[in-house]
Amino acid sequence: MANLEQLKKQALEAVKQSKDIKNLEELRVRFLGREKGELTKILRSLGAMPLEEKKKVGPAANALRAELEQALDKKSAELRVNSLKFEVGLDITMPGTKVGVGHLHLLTQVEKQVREIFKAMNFSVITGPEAETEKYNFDALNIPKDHPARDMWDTFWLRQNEQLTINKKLLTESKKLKVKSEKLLMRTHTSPMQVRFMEKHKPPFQIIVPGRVFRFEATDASHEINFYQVEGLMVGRDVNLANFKFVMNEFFQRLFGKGIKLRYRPSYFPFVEPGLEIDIEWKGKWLEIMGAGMVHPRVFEAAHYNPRDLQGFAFGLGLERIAMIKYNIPDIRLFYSGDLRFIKQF
Ligand code: YSA
Repeated sequence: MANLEQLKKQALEAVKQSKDIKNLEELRVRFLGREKGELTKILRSLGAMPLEEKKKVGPAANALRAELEQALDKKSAELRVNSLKFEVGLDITMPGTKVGVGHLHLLTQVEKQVREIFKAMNFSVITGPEAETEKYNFDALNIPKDHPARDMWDTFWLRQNEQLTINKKLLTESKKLKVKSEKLLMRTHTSPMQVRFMEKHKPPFQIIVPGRVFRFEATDASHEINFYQVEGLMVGRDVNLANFKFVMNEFFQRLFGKGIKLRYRPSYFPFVEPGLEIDIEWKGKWLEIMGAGMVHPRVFEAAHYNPRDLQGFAFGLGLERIAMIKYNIPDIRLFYSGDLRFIKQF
């Protein structure tokens, strides 16, 4: 027991005085080393001790081992902090600098706002493929081949071999579309989802389809070659233009507030009759925000509905344009510039 007491004093004092990690590790070996550690030797000798002595020395030696291990670990942590401070000039006890956390892109935020408003009006949100067939993008929407209205949507066509090199996500979507048999294009609007949805669902229903669309056209402050649309479709027995106007007024007021000024203007799309567009007053001018109308009977027929039994309205709004008005953004190209000075503002 006397040896043990002496060892304890010696070891704890040595640990306390230790000035560097190397020395500390030497102390660990000296006292606790597996082969020749001074305390290890005492612990090993327990077996040969008379029972009475063993009863006293055993617990005391084990307690000392625990105490010593703890003291070594504590000192080691202290020395590591100090060595970083002095050797690398890094003081890890200083308060850290704040790490910048990313956030949702403004367009994603606006899309969320739009979704929430329509969801509150009982619309369901669905999505569809970005690589689309000619059938759904055009034919089923009453725009047959050689129809002049196809020029309204300058199209990026995919060559068969290009279909294999497009990114993984599109490829998976394309597979679903049986790529081999059909010509694919990058969808020019979200309207193809109208017939895709109607083929699989029975009315009444109301849906929105947010998604990315692509057009082979010149860019300017309000036109991009890829942008986002939110398609809307409400079908039922008596759905009419007054319902459309109500839903739109409600939507725009919830998004922009009561002061918003809308203009409904007659227009033409082959897949609606009548067709119209909505403009919003912005900076003293009218900015076109969406195309819309009452679903054309041919579109119902393409979805195998009987047009005599049903009516519906549909619309496609431009998400960037909504964001531009709401957040006063002068040029649509800023959304895709990747400029952090722009992105961080929202
Ligand atoms: C019409 C009738 C329906 O029953 C359903 C939907 C539609 C809309 C139709 N599919 C369409 O794409 N019409 S559109 O070419 O006029 O585009 C709709 C909206 O997308 C525009 O009002 C505009 O807000 C936006 N948009 C169009 N081209 C754009 C664009 N936004 C940015 N860049 C472009 N190049």
